[in-house]
Amino acid sequence: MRSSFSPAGTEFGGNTDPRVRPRGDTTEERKNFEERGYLVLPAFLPPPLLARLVPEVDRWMDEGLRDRSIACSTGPETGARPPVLELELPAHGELLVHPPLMTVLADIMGGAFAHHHLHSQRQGAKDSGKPWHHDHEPNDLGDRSLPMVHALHYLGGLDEAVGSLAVLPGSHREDVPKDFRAALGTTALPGEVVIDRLPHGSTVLINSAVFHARRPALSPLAGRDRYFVDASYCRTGARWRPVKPYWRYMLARARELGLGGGQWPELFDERHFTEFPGAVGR
Ligand SMILES: O=C(O)CCC(=O)C(=O)O
Ligand SMILES: [Fe+2]
Repeated sequence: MRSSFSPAGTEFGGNTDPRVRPRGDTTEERKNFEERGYLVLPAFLPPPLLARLVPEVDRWMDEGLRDRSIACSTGPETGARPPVLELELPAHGELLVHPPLMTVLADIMGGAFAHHHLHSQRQGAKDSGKPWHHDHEPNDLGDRSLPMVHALHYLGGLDEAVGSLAVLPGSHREDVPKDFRAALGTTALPGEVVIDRLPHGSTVLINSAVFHARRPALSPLAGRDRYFVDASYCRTGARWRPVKPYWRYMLARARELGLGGGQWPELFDERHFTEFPGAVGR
């Protein structure tokens, strides 16, 4: 087990109130999200939840559970069930349905939504970035007005030692493949916004179709691990393409575990998905 930072009692403080905070008038926020395709929520996660998430990410990495899960999606074990799912880790399960997150999602999605997938990762400071891409999956109506949203959770925040996230505002309106800008690597693009300073437990919500890139730590030698969990959600109204062959099992486990506490009946319902088409990436 390792843990390269202590989320509770950090210099950043953080949100200590796990309840849904009154958000006031969110019209502007929603309009911004619609136009620009992202929303930054600094110190969004309560330190007690963070303190439980970090060792779970360490376990996920150190026990090879992430590798096993990838092998069951796209690798030699395709078709098998992974020994543990991300959402079976208790704090990860809580994060997936964190009430303040559900509130913001319902607001920016403008209606009911289903859970698509959850990933958890710890990247080393020397790891490379991730080139410009988007993560939008198609739905069976080809209806791009139905949003898919990724919640990018930066458990240790973002800074020069962890690296940054670059976003290309408005690019979610282009109807282009995920790798349309891949040849550009992680280079700076005109109009980009760089999110490079966020406190521990911050969340960035992106429309999954917005182009974004991970930029690594400026100096790998002085870098810190990047604790990154992402969860994605799809607006109901069409059937979405899954990314994991064992997606039915994943939704069934979420229902069995009672995630969502009966408050979000659509969240883990199979009817919002089409069949798994084959190996389509992590
Ligand atoms: O690490 C990040 O900040 C973003 C990673 C990402 O975009 C992805 O895994 O799809
Ligand atoms: Fe991404």
